[in-house]
This record gives sequence, structure tokens and C-alpha cells, in this order.
Amino acid sequence: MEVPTSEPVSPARRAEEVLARNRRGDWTCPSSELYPHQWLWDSCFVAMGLARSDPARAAGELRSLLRGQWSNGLVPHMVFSPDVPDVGSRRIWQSTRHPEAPRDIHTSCITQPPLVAVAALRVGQALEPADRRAFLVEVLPKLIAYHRWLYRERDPHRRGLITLIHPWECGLDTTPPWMVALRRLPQPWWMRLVTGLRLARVVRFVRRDTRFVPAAERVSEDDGLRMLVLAHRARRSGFRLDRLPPDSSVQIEDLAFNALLVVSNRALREIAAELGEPIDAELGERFAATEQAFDELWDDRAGQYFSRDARTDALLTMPTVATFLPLWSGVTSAAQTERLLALLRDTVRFWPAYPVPSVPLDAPEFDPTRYWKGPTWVNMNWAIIQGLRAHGETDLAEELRRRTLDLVTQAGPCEYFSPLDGEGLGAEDFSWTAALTLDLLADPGGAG
Ligand code: 9WN
Repeated sequence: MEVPTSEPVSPARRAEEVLARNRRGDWTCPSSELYPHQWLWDSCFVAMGLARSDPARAAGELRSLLRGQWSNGLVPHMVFSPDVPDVGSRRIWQSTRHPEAPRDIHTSCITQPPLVAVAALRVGQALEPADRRAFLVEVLPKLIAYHRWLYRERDPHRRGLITLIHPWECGLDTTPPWMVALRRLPQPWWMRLVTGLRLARVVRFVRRDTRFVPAAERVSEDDGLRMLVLAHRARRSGFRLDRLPPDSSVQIEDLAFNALLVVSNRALREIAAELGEPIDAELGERFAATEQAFDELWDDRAGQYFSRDARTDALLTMPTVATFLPLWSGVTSAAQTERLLALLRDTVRFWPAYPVPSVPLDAPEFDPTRYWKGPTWVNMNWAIIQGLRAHGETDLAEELRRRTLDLVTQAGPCEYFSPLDGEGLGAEDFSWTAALTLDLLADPGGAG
């Protein structure tokens, strides 16, 4: 018989409950109300957290993500749940019109930070040897097909960097550089009318997210509408970079995406080497070119990395948390590393009471509660911790790990948090926060 207790629920227990509640058979949705489908990088974070306690479920999470893979290699950023009648979202994509898309399931037609190989490597390490080999043999060709798709379709001119065509692909959806690029696009007449007459607020009544979360914590109506307009325009071009009209599209060599791609390329090499099927020279050259291209994203005056406009070659010089991700990619020189570490420790910019804010405190766009405009996100902290450990910065990594866990212990496994007072924001029971909490709890020394 269970003895009633007044002990507060431990963060590990709470995290496990969230992952049980958000489970949908083989896969896990990010949040039952707000995000009822499967998302690419969410599932990768979930799998990495689950690998600590339930590697079989973690492997199932990645297998089910890959059931959405297209025959051309694309791993879509969303796989729609057949049980959720979310007609509005599916209409944007209409994936089944594409001959390469799966027939039996609806997906989006764009991708998201390509962490699948990183997650597959970690899940493989947690499985028993026989299961591990079977799992890796199954996923390796799919991962290679995905990375080939990225280079073939999104780096056609061999610049070394992958170009994204929609902010939903970068994962940090409303991050300032993307929103500024979006605002420069010519808008359809109705959008100009809506913005001019300040009618965008009306949209709030038909939005799904603000039914669950206060509007002040979400994307603004104007930015939200622009993102929808962009998705509809991209649909007209079949979501193909080579068919996008240059004047009414956004094409960005995104910093966070490419930094995580470098980590994933490395993981893919490791998996392939373990199975005795090394990556071929052609793909290997593409991997090397991405690492080399990072210097083109470095702004020495600012001492930071930025995303780049693929059409004009201009750096989008709005500072964000993404600047720290190349630390994990291992592409920074000693001098760049020093400058990034100093920036991270700077208390007026990136190190408030609850670091690391998604936009620095002194930036004009900083808003402590609004989605990707300032709040602290556990997945960003987790990635920065990996980078700090890779550079032997174990004290700073430990400090950030401790502060991140404090945040989750105090506010619960929320989607994001105020970097100023630690208030929990967005969805309350958010899967990647829960999963990465389990990973951080299980891994105090960075041995994993
Ligand atoms: C659009 C699911 C996803 C995350 C993204 C986050 C948010 C979706 C949305 O939620 O994006 O893809 O509806 O705003 O920005 O990183 O994967 O958690």
C-alpha cells in the first residue's frame, strides 16, 4: 500500500510522468494540448532522455520518427497524429500530393535541426549489443539518405552550409534574425490591410496556441501571419529551394541548424565506422566543407557567430543563443572559444539569474516571456553544456547544469522559462524539458 506523503514530487519523477502522459504508443508528442503531433528535434531530445532508463522505448521513438521519411531522404519536421483532427495544419502542407511523401501518413514538407544521428548514436550506446547492432543497421541507410538530401537539395551550390527556407526549420522559430528577414518580404495586399488596420488581433480568436498559453508568451500575430504566408508561398514552389522566387522567399544559412548538423555528421561517421561501412568520400567532403564554412559565419568585431542570408551573403547580426552552439561542433579556434566563453559569462548579456537567455538581455528585441525572444530553453542549455564539456570547461558546464535543474525543480518541466525570475512559461508539461532533465540528472560528470 502506498503511504501518503507530503514530500514534493522529485524532478525525475515529474519528468517521467510527463513522458508517460505525452506518450502516444511508439512516439511522444511535445505537449498533449499545444503540440499533439510528432516533431523531429523534439523526438530526438526525448529519445536521448529515454535512453537513460528505457532504451527500447527510445529506439522506438526514433523508428517512429523515421516512418515519416520521404523516399528522397527528407525527414520532415512534423509527422501528424492520425488521431488529431488538426485539419488547419495539414492543409498547409498537403504532403500526400508529393510522390516522394509517405502514402499512409501526413507529414510537413520541410525539416528541422537534424539531430537524428546524434540521438541514434546515444540510443545505440544504451542498447544491449545485439539490439544495438540491429537498430544501427536499420537506421544507418535512412540517416545517410537524410544527410544526402540535406546536401543535395539545400546546398546545391556547394557553399558548405545548408540553406533553410522557413523559420519553422530552424527550431528557434521566432528568433530575431528570421523575423527581421521575414518583415523585409513583400506582403500580399490582404496582409498589408490586416497589419495597417491592426486587425491582426482578430487572428487570436482562431489561433490554436493561445487557447492554451497567454498570447504574451507566444509568437505575435504579425509574425505568425507572416510565417503562414511564407509557408503558403513555399507550397507553390513545391517547398523546393531551387524553385523559390528569390524576391518573395527567405533563404538563410542558419547558424543553429548548421552547428547541430556538424555534430550529427560526426555521429553518423561514428555509427557507420562501427558497422564497418564508412561514409563515402563524396559525402565526407561535404561534411568537411560545412566545418570549414563556419569561419564565414564568424563576425570578429562582434566576437560572435551569426546566420547568413544565402542570397546576399550578409550576416544577420542580431545576437542570439545560437552563437554558443558551434562550441559543441568543435569548429571554433582557441581565440573564438575564449571570446564565446567571455560572452556567455557576461552578466549583462547572457548570464542573468537563470541563464542562458535565447536573446541577450541588452538586445532591443529582448522580451523575457515571449517565445524565442528571450526565455531560457532547456534544449539550448543542454547543447551548450555539451559544448562546454567538449572544451574541458567542466566547472562552467556544471554550474549551468545545476542552474538548469534548479529552474526545472522550481517551476516544473515547462516549455521555456523567464531568464530573470525563473517563471515557467509556455506549455506546462513539455517533453524535451522532461527528457533532458532526466539526461542531466543521470549525467553529473559529463561521462555520457
Ligand atoms: C512549429 C514543438 C515545436 C518545436 C519548435 C518550437 C515550436 C512549432 C510551433 O514547437 O514550433 O514547428 O507550433 O510553433 O519553436 O522548436 O519543435 O515543440
